[in-house]
Amino acid sequence: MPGIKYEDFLDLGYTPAESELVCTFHVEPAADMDMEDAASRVASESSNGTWAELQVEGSITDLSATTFSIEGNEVKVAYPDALFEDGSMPQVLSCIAGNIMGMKAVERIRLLDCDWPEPLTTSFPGPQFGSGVRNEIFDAGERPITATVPKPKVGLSTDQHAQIGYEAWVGGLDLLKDDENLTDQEFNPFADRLTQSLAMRDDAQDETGEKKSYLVNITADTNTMLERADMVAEQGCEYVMVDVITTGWGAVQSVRERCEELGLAIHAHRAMHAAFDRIPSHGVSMRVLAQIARICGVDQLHTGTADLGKLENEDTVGINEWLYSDLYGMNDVLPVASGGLHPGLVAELIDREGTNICIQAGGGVHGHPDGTRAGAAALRQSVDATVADIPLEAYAEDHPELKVALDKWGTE
Ligand code: CAP
Ligand code: MG
Repeated sequence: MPGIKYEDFLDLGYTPAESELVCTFHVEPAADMDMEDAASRVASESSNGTWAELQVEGSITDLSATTFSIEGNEVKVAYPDALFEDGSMPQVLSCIAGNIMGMKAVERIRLLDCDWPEPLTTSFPGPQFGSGVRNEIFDAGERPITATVPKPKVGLSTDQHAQIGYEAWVGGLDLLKDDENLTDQEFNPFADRLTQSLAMRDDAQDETGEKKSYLVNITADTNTMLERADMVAEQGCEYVMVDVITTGWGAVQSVRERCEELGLAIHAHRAMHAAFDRIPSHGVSMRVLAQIARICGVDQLHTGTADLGKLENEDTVGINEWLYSDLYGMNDVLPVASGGLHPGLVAELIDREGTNICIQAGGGVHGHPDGTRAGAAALRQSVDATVADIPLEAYAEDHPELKVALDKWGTE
């Protein structure tokens, strides 16, 4: 076999095989490097190459990736299926988003998009329920499901937290959600919170006649997450919440496997995603992170608020469309809109994202001048009004909780 050099990874006449994973990168070459050189190094370093020309003795499996397209700064690379371990997202990412992110040959590099081939994709389970949760767990019909996260994020006692949950459920919301940095601290231990919240949940269900559930944050080391998932199922809850970026995809995969046995849905929070996706010319796009989350098998995923609300967003609508799109029969994912939302934004949010979503508001519920129950009622009223095609202001005329929320926050 001849030496393996960088040039061997570039073939602009190449057509990828159907079984190959195709990745699209934004590449800005280093000052002393031309585009073709930099693009060849992307394919090399992310598959089987290194910086030195190699003389390989005997025959080895050829696992080279191929850079087959360069258009401006957009580079497409095809990876052979045999490069990847089936069903291992950490291994896939060590290739396509690994050392290349720090190569001196590039000034900036961002993994923008992946075209996932069938053999690799179907070696993962995908979501167990996906957006089906809206009607398999709840009876939401055509409306979005709704959630709230108690604020302040941390510091509430277990009693206070569970009481807020009760108020929110009775006020009309479907889901109570833990905040990302609330797990198992002394002021509000996991086991007590789970038990007390579910007792409140049962009361709220009896009072309202509606199904209610709880997104309890099991995020921790993998073994602890699995133990917590067992507790959640034993106590009759339908969901676990996992912070998927901070735990890592290997841990998400382990949780997904256990949730299959337990019949639990997975709510994926994405704290730290912006470390990968906020700088538009570098890192890993939210689009790709969302693809990974679906393939690993989460059922609900935060994807932003289509530019409404308090946080920076990357193309929420495009990401949601990908999460709903056909992927070898794999279940879809329910997008979660969250971050600075309040009842006055709901009509515009549904206009931008549609109704197959979960709407989550923390401050926009508990910051209501008349408290959590009224805030929850206002959020639910805004959803019901919008789905019934009634303008929020008109609906507010005979829905005082919504009226107060609109007076406080307006509709922008
Ligand atoms: C929202 C939230 C969520 C963010 C996450 C918060 O609270 O609980 O964690 O929405 O961001 O802590 O900020 P508010 P994203 O409703 O009070 O803003 O959904 O973009 O992943
Ligand atoms: Mg939060």
